Amino acid sequence: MRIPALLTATISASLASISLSEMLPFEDLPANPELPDPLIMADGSRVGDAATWKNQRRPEIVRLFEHYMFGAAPAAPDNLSFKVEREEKDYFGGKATLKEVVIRFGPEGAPPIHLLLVTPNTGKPAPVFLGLNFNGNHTVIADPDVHLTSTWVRKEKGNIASDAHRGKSASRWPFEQAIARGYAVATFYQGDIDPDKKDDWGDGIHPHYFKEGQTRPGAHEWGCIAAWAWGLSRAADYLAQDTNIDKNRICVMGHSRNGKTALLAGAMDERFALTVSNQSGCGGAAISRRRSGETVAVINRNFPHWFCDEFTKFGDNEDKLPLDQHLLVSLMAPRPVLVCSATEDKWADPEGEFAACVGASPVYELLGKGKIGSTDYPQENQLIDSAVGYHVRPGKHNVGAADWKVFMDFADKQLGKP
Ligand code: GTR
Repeated sequence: MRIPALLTATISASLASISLSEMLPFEDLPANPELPDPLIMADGSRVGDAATWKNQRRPEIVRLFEHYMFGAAPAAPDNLSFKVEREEKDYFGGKATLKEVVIRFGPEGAPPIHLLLVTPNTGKPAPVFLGLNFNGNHTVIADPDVHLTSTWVRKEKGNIASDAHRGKSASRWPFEQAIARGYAVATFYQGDIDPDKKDDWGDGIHPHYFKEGQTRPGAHEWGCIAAWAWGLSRAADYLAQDTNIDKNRICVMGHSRNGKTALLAGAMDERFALTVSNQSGCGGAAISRRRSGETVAVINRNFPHWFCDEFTKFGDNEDKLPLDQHLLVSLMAPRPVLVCSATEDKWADPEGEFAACVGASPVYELLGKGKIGSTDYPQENQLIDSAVGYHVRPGKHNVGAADWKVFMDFADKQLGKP
């Protein structure tokens, strides 16, 4: 199937008046039903070479996402400290090493990240997949000693983490499968950075960055997704100096809301060598203008805390967005990116996720990485393994061993086998 009209990108004359220094207020944004062209600057000029992309258009797109959608995160902190609290060198029958590392950073009292890291005992630095988990590190592996988070957790009684949920999400984290292929896997609970609830911004990282008297992020300041993505960069700060990790092959991955976050993390932090979004949907890889499955209005109603306040204005006003999600995917270029969907997951709009890959393809081409392998919607289980890659499998909204196989096949192809 082709994804036609939306990809014949044009830009209206008035939209071309947005410049880096002046972002138009919502009221003045023109409605434009077409996808913004990744290679046309806001001032209307065409991007014809890699330097103009890197120095002008890319920063402009980053600014658009910060200003209108996710909100801007603070600068990277310069006061990180790492404490390895546990190290088991004979994990999985001696095949792996498991570490639990506490990462501290930022203003006094800011909550730390508890990173769980499993590396293969191959004697050489391993590429790593880093991703957020939904309910705490104790849920990703059935191990009685893994740190039990003391922060709010959605799925547990009283929102308190308990032994009862140890290993509950283990099917989503096939550590041994990754180890067997030479990959390390690192994860931390998204709630370490900010518990995922509509609240008064009293918990998580945000209040630690408020100015005197501030009680919630400003209209263009970081929501949850931007904060989670910023947290992934703090985990990358640790991984980049762990001698068991190949710092040139740190891959960021995520499922669903964590897939949206992986895309933003990969976009904002070019140390991520590869980005994988699994069924990220609206606010992730799915094109908002398609209004298929979850829409901008619905996501803002249910999860207003994920985005900056400015984004709420675009509910039922998608055509006014001076961006769309193909531009988020394009920010990964020239680094490889893999977008994965599932046929029955219509809420995440598989065709819209594919359309974003096709829409980002001209940037990969400009940067010498070639076009997307196919502009026709692929058959189930047929990996498009070009630098901007796509895969759709049969089935529902979830992530498991079969998905991880695809992630690693793609990483093998794009970054080389471990
Ligand atoms: C849904 C939400 C999606 C997706 C999903 C998930 O409720 O509508 O955007 O994020 O949750 O994260 O599992």
